[in-house]
Amino acid sequence: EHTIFLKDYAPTPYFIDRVEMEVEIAPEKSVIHSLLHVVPREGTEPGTPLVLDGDELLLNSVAIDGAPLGLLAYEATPSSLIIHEPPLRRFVLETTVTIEPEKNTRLMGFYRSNGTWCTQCEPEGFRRITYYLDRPDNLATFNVTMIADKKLAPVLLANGNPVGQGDFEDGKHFAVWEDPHPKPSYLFAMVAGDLGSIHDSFTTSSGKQVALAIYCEHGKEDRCLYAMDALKRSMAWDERRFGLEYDLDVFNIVAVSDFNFGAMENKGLNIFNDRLVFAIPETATDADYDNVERVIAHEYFHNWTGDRVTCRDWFQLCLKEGLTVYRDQEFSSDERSRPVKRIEDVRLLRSAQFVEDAGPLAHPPRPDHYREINNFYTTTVYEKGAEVVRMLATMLGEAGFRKGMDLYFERHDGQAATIEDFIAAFADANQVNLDQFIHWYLQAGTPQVTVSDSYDAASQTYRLTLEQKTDPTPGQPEKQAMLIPVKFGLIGPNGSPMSWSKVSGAEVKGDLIMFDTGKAELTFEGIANRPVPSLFREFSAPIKLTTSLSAEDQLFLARHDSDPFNRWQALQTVATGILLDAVKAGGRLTDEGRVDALATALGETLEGNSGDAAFKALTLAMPTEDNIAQAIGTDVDPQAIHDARSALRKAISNRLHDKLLAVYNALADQGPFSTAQAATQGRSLRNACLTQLVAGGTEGAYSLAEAHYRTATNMTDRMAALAALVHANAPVAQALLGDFRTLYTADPLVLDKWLSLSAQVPDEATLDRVKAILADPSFPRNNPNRLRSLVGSFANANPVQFARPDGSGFRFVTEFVADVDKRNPQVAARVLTAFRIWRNYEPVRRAEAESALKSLAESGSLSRNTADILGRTLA
Ligand code: DPP
Ligand code: ZN
Repeated sequence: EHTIFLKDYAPTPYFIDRVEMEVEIAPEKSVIHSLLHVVPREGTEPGTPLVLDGDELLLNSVAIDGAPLGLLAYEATPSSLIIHEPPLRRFVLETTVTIEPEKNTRLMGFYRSNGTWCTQCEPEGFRRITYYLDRPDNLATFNVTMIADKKLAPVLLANGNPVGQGDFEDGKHFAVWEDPHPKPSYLFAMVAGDLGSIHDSFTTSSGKQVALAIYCEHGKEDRCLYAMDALKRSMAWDERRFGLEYDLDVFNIVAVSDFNFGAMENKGLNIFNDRLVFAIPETATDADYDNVERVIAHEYFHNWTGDRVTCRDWFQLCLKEGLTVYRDQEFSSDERSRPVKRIEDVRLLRSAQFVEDAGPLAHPPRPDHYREINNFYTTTVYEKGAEVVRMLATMLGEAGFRKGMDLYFERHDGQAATIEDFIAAFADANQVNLDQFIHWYLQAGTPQVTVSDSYDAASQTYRLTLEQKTDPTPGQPEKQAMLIPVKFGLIGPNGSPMSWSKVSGAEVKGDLIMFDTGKAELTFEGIANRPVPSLFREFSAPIKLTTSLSAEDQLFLARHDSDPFNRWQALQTVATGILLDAVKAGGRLTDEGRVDALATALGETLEGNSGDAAFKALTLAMPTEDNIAQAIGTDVDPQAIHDARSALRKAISNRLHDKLLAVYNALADQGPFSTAQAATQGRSLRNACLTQLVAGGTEGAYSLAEAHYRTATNMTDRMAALAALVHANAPVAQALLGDFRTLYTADPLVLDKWLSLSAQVPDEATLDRVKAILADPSFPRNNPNRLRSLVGSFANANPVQFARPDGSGFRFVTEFVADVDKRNPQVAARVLTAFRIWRNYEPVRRAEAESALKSLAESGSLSRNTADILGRTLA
């Protein structure tokens, strides 16, 4: 199979700097007429062919400067158009192709969703619209004329600014869009359809008026208001924090129902999966609101980090994604609670990225080879990419980071850049050497940091020893030491911070240890008492930490650390210790004393003043089953983990029953629904208390949750009660799931919640129920959201039933993958990644998983997407 290597990167012999397209949109078939302004690059030899990418295009005609080409002058293959001897001067290549958007179930290129024509071009979809140099280093300005039936498609949108429109006599109309900003083809977009819309405007800091609009299916306009609000806040934030203004007259967002990604940052025309636009209290949870805000911001922020400065090649994907995730994380932190956002982000990092990084699909944030680029839109590129940017910001400080960003834009605006360019901007702007830091981009795997310490009262000396090690990952047997910023503090016996007279053994800048060797031994002098170290405050580096701190020390940190992240972390660490021992005992708690101590600390946090309500809610959530599996590493028995976790949650619930109920009741009167911080945090703490009460498994708690479900006036509360009962496999859960389905049959996005919860019931009967839902003739078999909600949740969020010892859960998922792969390879390949943990299971499950994967490999022709994931998973 064909592998592409970073080291083989070379510029094309010709480039295209201007595109004029005319698109005739009609049911069944659309015709694309393209004028490509081609320029030979300096040094291109006469007779060098021009090779354009193409995929599933029907070529009607080819001409150069108006003269049709003879049959011998070009060749069309299934994946390219080759012009054998193009002129060695600027010329216009003219092609006409026919495409069939209705038959496009891959949802790449130009396709139809729910009657609306739309595009998805990243990474390689534009070649499914017209022949082109479909790679990110070819930047061109675009002029697009769209023609369609005015009844079927009164709305015609493309990138850039609208510059013309009019009617034809045959019921058709047209619109002309001009995008003055040179862009790569992956940012191309068009939308045509009969859509509703909401409109607003934004005045940029230099006084430019921007017309804003969000388009959606008729009747759902009110669901877009929150997204519009988030968009305006994002625009203002990017000006405030980074001095970045918007640069076109219009900014349009379109919500569509069938979409492989979450959303897409096409220049001036962002296209969104509707689940990341729509938000009203009756159908969206507070988590949905957060996601809408986050992704609206993310795609908007791409306008500078992605569109104005794009990637030279797809190996550099995290240049735009890691950086833009960092920017959207900062936006959310500034808009609401920074510590809560940090904890949530780290939870995601650990449950997804750390798992990826420890298995067969591990790759560096900047990979150096790939077979299928679609398989690299990963949590490593996105979330670890953001962590790497965050470490830069931590080391350089906010002002130094901003200087680097400014220089990056100054140097690379309008260009396609690399990770090296990015790092050089920060090094040069701050006059620092970042040569070692760049390994974070090049090396896969999560560094493991082990810490030990000792205190000598006689000399008032405290020693801290740090060691780092990164396990081998596929293709990278040897690892170099990383530059790891350790944000830290020493805490004295009374809980207050300790200072020192002198420190040696590593570079310490303020509260940061620059840990850049395999082992560092720091000596702090002038320390009057034994301190407790608080390390990796704010999770200052994406590492796995092992310390020799006792449970007592951890609980001391939980009470006294000034860093909220580490207060939360300390409680999680104690819980993890209890859980690991319980798993060893087959799922039973072994140390009631430690459970008592944890419950006491949780109770103090719940009732105390150190932390907002959402922080308290997060402390109540015990480590997930996946977290525990990861901590165990090998020979994992998901059932024992499930039993251990249930036992701990039940024990905590029993011990804290009265306190949980008191907080739950105190937060009862929420008033009318609001997305204000105090209101969402109140809901999150109240629902966390309810969830914890339900984990106690009592009839009283089940009734309380059922009443909570039935009297809920918003989706947040309704879902919280239902999810708690489902995860506890309470007897009433099935009846309430049925009720929920009846209530929301007409709302596909809410139905996704039902699909997802139905797949997560920790019960033997779940697999058959999931199969029945999927087999129902009315199930929308081609919609990515529905498929992911049902089967993605089963494979990723029901660890015990997915990994049934008889292998039936595994086989169900591999058979599903084989089937969906025929229609939508991207969805199939993504679901298959659930198997990345298969080698970690105990022998029985491991054998079953392997046999399911091997049958998939033998099942015949798989897409390149799925074959690539499968090959690496089995390697
Ligand atoms: N649309 C996806 C994102 O924004 C890919 N660029 O991350
Ligand atoms: Zn992105």
